[in-house]
Amino acid sequence: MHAWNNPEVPQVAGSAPTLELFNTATGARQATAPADEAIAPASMYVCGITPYDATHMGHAATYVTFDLVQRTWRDAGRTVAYTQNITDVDDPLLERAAATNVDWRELAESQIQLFRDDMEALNVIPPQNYIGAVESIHWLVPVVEQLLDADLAYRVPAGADGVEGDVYFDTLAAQNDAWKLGAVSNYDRETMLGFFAERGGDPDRAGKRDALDPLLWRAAREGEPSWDGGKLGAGRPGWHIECSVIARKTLPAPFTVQGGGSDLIFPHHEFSAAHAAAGDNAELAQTYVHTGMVGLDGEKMSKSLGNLVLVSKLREAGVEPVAIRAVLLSQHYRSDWFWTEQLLAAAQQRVAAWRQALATTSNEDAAKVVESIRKHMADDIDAPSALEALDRWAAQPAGSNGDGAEALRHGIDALLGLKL
Ligand code: 5CA
Ligand code: ZN
Repeated sequence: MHAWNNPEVPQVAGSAPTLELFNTATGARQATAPADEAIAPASMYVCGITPYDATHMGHAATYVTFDLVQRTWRDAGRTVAYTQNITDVDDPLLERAAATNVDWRELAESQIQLFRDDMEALNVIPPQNYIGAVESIHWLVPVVEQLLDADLAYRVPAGADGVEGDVYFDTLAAQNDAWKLGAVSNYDRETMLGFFAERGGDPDRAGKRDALDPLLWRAAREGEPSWDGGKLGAGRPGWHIECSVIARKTLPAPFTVQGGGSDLIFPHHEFSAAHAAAGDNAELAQTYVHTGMVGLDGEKMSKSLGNLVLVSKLREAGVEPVAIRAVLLSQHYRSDWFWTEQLLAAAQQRVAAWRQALATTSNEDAAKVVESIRKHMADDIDAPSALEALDRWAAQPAGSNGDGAEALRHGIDALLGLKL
C-alpha cells in the first residue's frame, strides 16, 4: 500500500551520539547500535492502526515518538529501514463497520487516507514498507502451514457455531532458546491471562491446549470476509502472526526496534516474537520500545470508550500541526499522560516564542542548542528536555544579527520534526 509523502528533512552539521532506548524485554536501557557499528543500517517495525477512529492523540503520540527515533538515527548517519502495518481486517474493524452500516473496506480505506493526511501534517517520515494485513495473507499462509507441520500449531474442534478449522499456536511447545513465555513482557501468568482476555484473546475457547494460545488462522464464517488459505482452508489471519510475518518479510532478523503503545506489550508483541522464534529459532527484534498511554479526562483514550481527540478535528478548527506536535513532544514518551486544552495552549505559546527568538539567534547559539537537543534525544528520546533547552535559549535577551537562524531552524526541523 502507498504510505504518504516524504517531508523534507534538512541535513545538519555534526552528528548525534548513539541512541539509547529503554527495552521492555530486558527492563534496561541499551544502545541501538554496537559502538563499532554506529553507522550500520537501523531497522524498525511499528504496529500500525486498525483503521477506524483514526487519528487520535494516542496514535499520533506513538507515531511521532518513532519518528523521533528515526530522526535521531538519521542524524547519526544511519540509514533506516522502516515497516508499518495496517490491521485492515480484524474483529473490531468488522464490528464497527457492521454497527455503522458501512462496507468494512470502505471504512478502512477512508480511515487510512485520514491517517495519511494527519501523518503528513504532523511531519512524520513515512515507512518504506506500508503493508496491510490483507496484502500479506499470501506470505502468512505458508508460515502457519509450517507451524502446523512442526506441531507448533493445531486445529481446534468446532465450537458452538459448528465451524471447523480454527488454527491456534501451541505456546508452551513453541518455547525455545530464542523465546520463552514472558520474554518480551516479563508478566506473570495471572497478568497475562487478564490482558489476553481484555485485548482480543479467547482464554475460554474449548479445545485449546493452553488458555493463552493465540489464534493463527480463523476459518471462514458466514457473513465474514475470507481468503484462500491453501491447506488451512478459507479464512482470515490472526493478529499477532500478521505483524510477525510482515516484519520478518520486510526487515532483517533480528531488526533493531519493535515499537508500539504499551497496550501492545502483551499479548501482541509477546506472541509476534513467539511466532518468529518458532519459525526461525531467532529473535524478532533487539529492542522492544513502548509508548505510554495518552488519555482524556482521566481515562485511556480509546476507540472503545469513544473519548477521542482527533488530529483532523483540531486541524479543521485551525490548530497548527506544529503546535500539536509540540504538545506530543512536551510529554516523555514512556509516561502515561492526559491531553488537555491547557497543554495545547502552552505549546502554541512556546512555538510563538521559539519563532520570535530564531530571528535574532547567533551561529554560536544555534550550534549549542543543536548539540543540546542531540544529547537529550540520544538519551532515550528525552523530547521534553530538548524543548526545555529551546525555552532557555528563547528566554535569552536578543543579542545578535540572526546569522544562526537558518541553521537552528534546520536543526529543530531535522531532529524534532518541528517546522517553525
Ligand atoms: N493495529 C493494531 C496494532 S498491529 C493496533 O493496536 N491498532 S490501534 O489503532 O489500536 O493503535 C495504533 C497504535 O497506536 C498502536 O501502536 C497502539 O499501541 C497505539 N495506541 C493506541 N491507543 C493509544 C493511546 N491511547 N495512547 C498511546 N498510544 C496508543
Ligand atoms: Zn502489530
